[in-house]
Amino acid sequence: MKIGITCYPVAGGSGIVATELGQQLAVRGHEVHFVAYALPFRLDQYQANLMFHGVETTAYPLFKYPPYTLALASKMAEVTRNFNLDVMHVHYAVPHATCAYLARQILESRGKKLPKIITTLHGTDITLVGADPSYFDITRFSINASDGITAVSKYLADETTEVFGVKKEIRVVHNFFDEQRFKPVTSRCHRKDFVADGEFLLAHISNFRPVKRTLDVIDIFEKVAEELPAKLLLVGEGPDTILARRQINKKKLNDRVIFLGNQSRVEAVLPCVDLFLLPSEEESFGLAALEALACGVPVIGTSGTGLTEVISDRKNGFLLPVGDTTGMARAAVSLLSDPKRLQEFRQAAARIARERFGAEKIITEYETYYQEIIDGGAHSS
Ligand code: GMT
Repeated sequence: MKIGITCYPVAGGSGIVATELGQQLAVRGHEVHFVAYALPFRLDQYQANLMFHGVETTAYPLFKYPPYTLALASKMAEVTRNFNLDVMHVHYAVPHATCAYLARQILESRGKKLPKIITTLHGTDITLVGADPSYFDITRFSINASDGITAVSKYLADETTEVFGVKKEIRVVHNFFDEQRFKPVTSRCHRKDFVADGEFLLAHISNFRPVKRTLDVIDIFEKVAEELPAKLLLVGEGPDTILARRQINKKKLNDRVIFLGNQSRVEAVLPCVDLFLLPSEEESFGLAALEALACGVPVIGTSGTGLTEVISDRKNGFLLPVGDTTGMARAAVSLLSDPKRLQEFRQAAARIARERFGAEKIITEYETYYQEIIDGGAHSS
């Protein structure tokens, strides 16, 4: 198949999933074309069957906001026409589903072959941004205008049906990880780079937006560190990084916390970690949690979110209510203090991740779905 992929190229779950999907599809022999305003975050090396097309926006004194959406739609139409694409797969509905719709209108007006549009919903495109009154109508229209719609969890699919009243089927295709890269053992990380003998290593990876509740991470860590020798590894950057730093200073935890900033190869550090914290307010799936589990790291996350589809409570992690930092710290201390149970959790983490979310399985689900949509399969509920 010839597949166009559009995503946000910055560090963030939707861009990472789109990039790794494209890479895996290219390995399987499909021709993949990325269309975005910059080279996606993890698209850092040449690969056969994979091309990148950058979108340029031209500045003009009248433009307070350069119309990126229009430039993207034009580029999508151009790439689709030039490479005869079968599918335009857009990740994150706002504004990508709308751009795909416009691109198809352009092609239709010129009597060209029309690609199928598939929109993958990732999270805040539905729960925050898309639901905002200024974007609601156009997001609903563009999702409904797609030939196929997927969501990264049942939680998000249900949320979309409820919030947007979408009548079409929303196919749940969970996120995935590359089994060759995310493993419990690696020669690339050395615990002594982070902790002394006998110390535990806790970690959190995110783009430090308020929805991630980074201050809860620090609160949980502080409570754990009162009971056990431990350090906290923070990976990523975002608007709340400054708040996190301030809180760490205030709590005098500076010598216990390591900031690594953005890392494109988190699989090189995760196997060194004992416990991963993701106490998000809202999480449609939690790709960072899956990547930790795949490396054999148990995860503490929040119940009532999409994390319930990723973490098996009391088998490879714990699910607790949003904001219950005391309960989370208690769960962390009890697990870390019990080496036998910790080892069982580690093994279950890697095993369950492989059984349910390995790339081999999930990429086949995407391929099958593309073919269904290309063949014009019924997708109304
Ligand atoms: O940062 C992004 O690229 C998107 C981001 C979001 O806020 O929508 O992440 C979402 O997509 C990821 C990949 O599918 C999911 O693993 C995250 O759970 C989800 N984030 C939220 O729902 C907050």
